[in-house]
Amino acid sequence: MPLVHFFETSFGRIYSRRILLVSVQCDGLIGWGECVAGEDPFYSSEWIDSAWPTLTRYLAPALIGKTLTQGRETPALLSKVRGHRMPKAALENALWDIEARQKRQPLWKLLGGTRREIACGVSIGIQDSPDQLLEKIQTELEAGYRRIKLKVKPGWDVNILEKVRSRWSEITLSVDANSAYTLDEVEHLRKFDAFNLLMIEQPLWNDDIYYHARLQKDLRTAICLDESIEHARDAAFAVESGACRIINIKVGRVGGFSEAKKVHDVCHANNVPVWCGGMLESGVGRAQNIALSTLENFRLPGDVSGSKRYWKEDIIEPAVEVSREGLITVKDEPGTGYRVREDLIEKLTVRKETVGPT
Ligand code: OSB
Ligand code: MG
Repeated sequence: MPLVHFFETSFGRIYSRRILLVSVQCDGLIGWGECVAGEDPFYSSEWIDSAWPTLTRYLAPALIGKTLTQGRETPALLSKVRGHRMPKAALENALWDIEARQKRQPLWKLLGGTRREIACGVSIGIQDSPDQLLEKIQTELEAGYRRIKLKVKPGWDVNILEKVRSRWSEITLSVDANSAYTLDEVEHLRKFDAFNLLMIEQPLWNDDIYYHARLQKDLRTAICLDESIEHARDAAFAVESGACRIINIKVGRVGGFSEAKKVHDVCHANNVPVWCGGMLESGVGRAQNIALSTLENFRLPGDVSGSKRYWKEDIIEPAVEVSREGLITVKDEPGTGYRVREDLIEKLTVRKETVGPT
């Protein structure tokens, strides 16, 4: 699916997405899940072409013919496979989707959510020029988004923040480095403190917690961890060691709704706010992120934004809409409340594999 606008992070630029969807058939119902693995193993070691054979050779066969009554029974059946959290999440979440529809309940209620509206922010990639960035920020503020997150890397950081803050001194602003810095750059990172940022996301290595704890002691700005948090124990370690004051939860990165809820609960118990991260999802994953964002401790605006920021035509109906106040109202229909456009998905499909009883 071509993106409406390219997306650039510290690890590169993409113009379109290859999206891996999973559908599960169970008792006459179909449940959908999205595998958020990227086109390349850059954000994470997981990518689409590692997820695919893991799904077809290991994960799906582990579920075929099994009797489950709840989505949350899925992780135990997949636990023999180490890692590969993104395809695990796609499968588990598809089963939660089915469970919600079997019970004729909204997915958000099944997950234990309490919010009826969720607050939305945007993640704005690195642009061709500072002017192009300022224009994009202007557009998103006019649309009502409640938090602007800028991708940064050495050479596109303090200089950019100066321009943004001199135009908008009051907006809620954060940055995401996707591991673009090292501990040698602490003095440079301290300059970020001048811009009254809500947080700096994942400044150091993608697999590190310990050195983030060291860095956090030297910064006034709150560190938020994304890449380093792969499960609830990571969250507990990060919180106990003081490596961050905020955590970004991506359901795919932690392996599914069950683990996402555990990360949420660990943070809640320690009074660390969380927000829902995004992976440039199609409507399938986006709708599920909305459901997850209704849990109580999702206290900060997430990277859950409207379909039209990414897609000319989304694969769900209706498309995800964000109000002028920067909110998404959660639907009360069973499941996500969005219909998956199977006809359109069929047209966009370039590869398909079915795993069934043999
Ligand atoms: O680090 O949050 C990230 C997109 C792809 C990979 C990693 C990240 C992102 C985003 C985009 O920031 C969030 C979104 O709008 O989906
Ligand atoms: Mg991030």
